[in-house]
Amino acid sequence: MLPRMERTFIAIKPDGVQRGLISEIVSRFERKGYKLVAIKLVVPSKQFAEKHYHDLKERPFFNGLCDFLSSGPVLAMVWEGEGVIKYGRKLIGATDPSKSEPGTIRGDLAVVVGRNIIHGSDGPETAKDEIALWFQPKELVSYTSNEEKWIYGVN
Ligand code: IDP
Ligand code: MG
Repeated sequence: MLPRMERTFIAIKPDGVQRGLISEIVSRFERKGYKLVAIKLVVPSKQFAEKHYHDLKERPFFNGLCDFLSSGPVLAMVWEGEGVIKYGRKLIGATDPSKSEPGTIRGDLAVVVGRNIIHGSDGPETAKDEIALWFQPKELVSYTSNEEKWIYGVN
């Protein structure tokens, strides 16, 4: 991995999967120039969903949120790139789709906060923890993309 590279955890929630939005969402990250290093379709248990959202356990919507995340297939991914943690959140848009800008994933493709179709790590620490929760180290694939020299320049 090049020195300034970061990795973030991105997941398409059950509503995004059921609505047939996998290819649309994956293509936005791919076309931006980020590199996919892990991907799998999983139905998380409620207990697993509670671990993923442990920071929110005092919030009134916590139980419903964990029921929802564990209600069907989730597309779990790790994306790599320079600044991908912060910029990935920009691509995703604000938590509440009614406040997300047009052009963002939630702004273009979702309507209400309880069904906002995608998750993205909110900082370097959560990215590290979430990648470790969802993936075993051997599931992360390190490879050189032929596009890297065109995306980052050669130096
Ligand atoms: P984020 O997904 O943009 O990081 P968080 O505040 O971490 O937003 O909340 C996690 C998830 O909890 C949101 O994506 C959304 O699905 C859900 N959520 C957040 N706030 C509310 C709410 O007020 N009502 C219902 N669900 C909420
Ligand atoms: Mg969050």
